[in-house]
Order: sequence, then C-alpha cells, then structure tokens
Amino acid sequence: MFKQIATGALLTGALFTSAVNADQWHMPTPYGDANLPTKIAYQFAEDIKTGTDGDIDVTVHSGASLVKHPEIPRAVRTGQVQLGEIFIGIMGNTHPVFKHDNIPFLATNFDDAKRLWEAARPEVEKQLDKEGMVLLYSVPWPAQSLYTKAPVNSLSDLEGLKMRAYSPSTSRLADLMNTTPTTVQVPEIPQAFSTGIIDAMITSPSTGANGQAWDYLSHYTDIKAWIPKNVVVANKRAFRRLSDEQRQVILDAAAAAEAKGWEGVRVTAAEDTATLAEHGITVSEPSEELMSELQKIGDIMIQEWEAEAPQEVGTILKAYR
Ligand code: PCA
Repeated sequence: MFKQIATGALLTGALFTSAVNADQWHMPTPYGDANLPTKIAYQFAEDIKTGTDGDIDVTVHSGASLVKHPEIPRAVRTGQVQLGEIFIGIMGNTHPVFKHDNIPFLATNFDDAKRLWEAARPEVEKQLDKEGMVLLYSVPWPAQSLYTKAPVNSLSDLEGLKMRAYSPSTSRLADLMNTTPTTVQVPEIPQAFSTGIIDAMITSPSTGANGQAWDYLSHYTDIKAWIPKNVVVANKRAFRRLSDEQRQVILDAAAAAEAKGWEGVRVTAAEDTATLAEHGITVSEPSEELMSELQKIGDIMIQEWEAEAPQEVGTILKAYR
C-alpha cells in the first residue's frame, strides 16, 4: 500500500517536473488573427512544440496584445521575450538595411520581392545579430496600394491630405507626395479615418479588408508600390542555450513558415482585393500620370537610401540587380 502511494507520488512528481521544465516561450506579434502572418505564427509555434516533444512551449500573443509593435524589437533584444514578429520597415531608423523593405517601385511583384529579400537577407541578418537577435523567417505582405476617399488621377489630387505612415520610409514618402505623414498602427486605422486624423493610406488589400475599409473610404488605386515583409526573430541568448536538436527543430519550422508565407500571400492578395470590390470600394488601375509621378519619387528614395549607407545598401542593390 505504502509502496503504491510512493510510486504514484513519484510519477506525479515526474510529470509535474517535466511540465515545469518545459521552456515557456513568448512570441508577441503585431497583427490580428485574421492575417496570414499571424496564422503562420500559430503553426510555427505548434511545429516547435511538437518537434521538441513539448519541451519548448511557445505562446503566440497576437495583435500587439503583450507588447506594442514599436516595442517588440527591444523586447526580443533584451530577452524580455524569446521570440517576436516585427514589420521590417519599422526598424528603418535603427539601420538603413531595414529600409530595403519600404522603397517604392524597387520590387513590385512577388518574384522580384523574393529576389530582393534574398539580396537583403545577409545584411539584415548581420544587423539583427549585432542587436542580439537571430533571424528565423520572413512573411511578405501583398503589394501596397493607395486608399482614398475620392478618385486619384495624379499627385495633385492628394496634395495637403493627411497620409498614414507606418515606418520612417513611408513618412518620407508622404512628405515627397506633398501630404502630411501621420503614424497610425493597424488596429487604430478605422478610428483614425473616422475622426479625421488621416485621409488616405498606402497598405495591402489584406489590411484594408481586415479593417473593413469600405466603412470609411471609397477608392483603391492599385499602384502596387512595394512588397514589405514581417520577420520573426529570436533572442540570441535564448536560442544559443538550446540543444542542437532543438535549434534544428526551430530552423525547420522557420523554413516551413517562410515557404508558406511566400506561397500563401499570392492567394490572399487576390482574395482580399476581390473583397474590397465586393464591398463597394472602387478598385482601379492607376493613371500613367500618377505612376510616373510616383516612380520619380521612388527614384529619389532609392538615391537617398543608398547615400545613407553606401556600403551595405550598395551590397544589397548590387546583389539584387
Ligand atoms: N499591412 C501592415 C503592414 C503592411 C501591410 O500590408 C500595415 O498596414 O501596417
């Protein structure tokens, strides 16, 4: 009798210990559950848990619920969290290599965007490493297009409007378009439009559809200006502490996530553009005039970007071209 109880207690103790010993990892992400990158993040967490037999238990905190988006890089860097998802462009002021992500008309279709990512990846990886982060995978967004409350045929139709910005590069772009940049995070977009904080924005069909853009604007001009990405990164020390096998599980899960993102985005881009039209938004191709005006701005931005860090940016551009 006594022996049985003792064995039972031991067993319970052993189970308890293993649960306690599981590494509890936290992964803040900026965007809500309806977004492709977030769906991929959940699967990534699941793959890690399964692949490590539960030894690494990753909790995804989506929609900036645990850490506000602009704070996620620091949270990962300092080890406050072990993993995090970040829109690359928001790190543009940390180092110019991150700006490759928001340069208008440098890469406007998924094949070019993939090549640009391959060209930029080593530089991005190097910079993240310096900051104590390990690059795991990227997820692209659909191409970024123009949302307004009236038709736009040329830049003069936008003059003086308040334009949403989501990164240093998009603030600069708004300046060059003779609009006023205002930084607004995704969850605040509907309210920012309805209270007149912003009049226009450039983002993906997905972010417009998720935020029910038809409630507060009417026109979508498909300028397809750039294809930005999120990256998922790990804290370097947390990653190094793992066994070789555990690290390999994470790297394999990351490779699968990366492949899923680049494939899935093509589908969501088409579906979400259709959703905008179904809800009454006028979806149209840009005029030649608008495109040539915007392309000139793109050229200026490439020059400015290269001048900021001729060596690193030069390396990216050379590899890409
Ligand atoms: N949606 C996010 C990033 C790019 C995108 O398509 C945003 O608008 O902030």
